[in-house]
Amino acid sequence: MSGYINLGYEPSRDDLVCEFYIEPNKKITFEKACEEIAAESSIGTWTDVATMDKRIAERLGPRIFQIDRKRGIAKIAYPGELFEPGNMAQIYSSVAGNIFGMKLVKNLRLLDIKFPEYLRDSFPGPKYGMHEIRKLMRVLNRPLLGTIIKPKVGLDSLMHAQVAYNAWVGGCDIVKDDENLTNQSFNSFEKRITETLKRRDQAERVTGEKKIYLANVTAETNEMIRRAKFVKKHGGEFVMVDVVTAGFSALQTLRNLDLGVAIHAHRAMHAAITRNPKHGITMLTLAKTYRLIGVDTLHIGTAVGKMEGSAEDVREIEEEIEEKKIKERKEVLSQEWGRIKPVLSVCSGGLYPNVIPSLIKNLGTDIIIQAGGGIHGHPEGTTAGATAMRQAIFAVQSGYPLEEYARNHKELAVALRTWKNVKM
Ligand code: CAP
Ligand code: MG
Repeated sequence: MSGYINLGYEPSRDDLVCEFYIEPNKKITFEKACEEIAAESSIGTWTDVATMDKRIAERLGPRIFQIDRKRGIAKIAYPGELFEPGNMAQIYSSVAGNIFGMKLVKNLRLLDIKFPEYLRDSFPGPKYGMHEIRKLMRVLNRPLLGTIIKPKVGLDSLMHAQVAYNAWVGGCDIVKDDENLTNQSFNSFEKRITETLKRRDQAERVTGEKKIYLANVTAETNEMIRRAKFVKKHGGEFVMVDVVTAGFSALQTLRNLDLGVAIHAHRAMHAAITRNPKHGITMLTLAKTYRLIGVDTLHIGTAVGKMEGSAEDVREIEEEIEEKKIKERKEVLSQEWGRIKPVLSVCSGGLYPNVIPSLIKNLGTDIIIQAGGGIHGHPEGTTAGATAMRQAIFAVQSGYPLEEYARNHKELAVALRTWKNVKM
């Protein structure tokens, strides 16, 4: 298929634009690879077909309007009519579907999608978003502190609730279930929710602080809805969804039901798609997608913890989900977010007090900092671990070096000593 290269073309306001990194297979020119990718992701196939007519090609044909052979970058504008408003699965089946499996490409990575206004506004975006979450928490000028109950799975519902209480009274604002804790024989969903919410209320009374529980409702869609309603009915304000394994459509169903619960997006399995720098889909593209569908908080990485992702990449994602308008640069397309609310960034994965200064230096304070091992691994236990994290955050925001602040804050001193030689 050919005839899609149109280097003078200026994308219209209704075009959806994709930026790809393309590495053709042997004997395939870069232009040929671009043409075949443009065809297969829109109206074409491997050969011309007698059933195609000029009007379809004009109305729905893609336009490859930028090519940079040296960097392996191409930008393709797709007429908006190719896509169904409000249907994220269909958008990805088009521009992130068959093309990844085509023999003529050795590698292919979808770097960014620029959503046109009418498609953007066919999605609800976050119900609450960053600013309302902060108001709900009554915490406006410091990072929110969260923990993930550890061990990941294995505690029974009562023990889970107890550990949550210990974390809340130690200084955590937020406690979440781990991504693989749902409704197992050793920890039933209903019992865990009711017991943990009871301990949340107790922790609020004891500390005078607002406390949040992120209950993992990930399941088959109807069951996930039932669980989210259960959380709401028992006084929960937030649910957690493993958004990649649950899928775009299940997440859309949950969001569009508008149950009156905020949605925390865990991204387990994202790295199967996002990690390879030459093939797959960037986390930036996925993050934009989850902002559109409408999560309130989203894991974006830490740059300093145990998961891959450079400081620059993580900062780009943070900016993309928090700003109103994104300017085009390097491999990031411009994007107007209009009425779509900002999402609060979640930094998690191998965090502990010693790394808080570099985390905040890289990503600022408009984040949720989550630590599992970095709290429950404290030699003096969960409560001390949470206190040590709060002390580290306070020290950084007040401009004290951690070692100095630790002189008269023993929980922090013990944490710094315990993890001083950790390398990630
Ligand atoms: C962190 C965590 C989170 C990861 C997710 C875990 O625990 O609970 O799921 O952070 O990674 O299971 O590893 P630790 P990301 O604090 O003990 O590492 O946020 O990059 O998606
Ligand atoms: Mg986890």
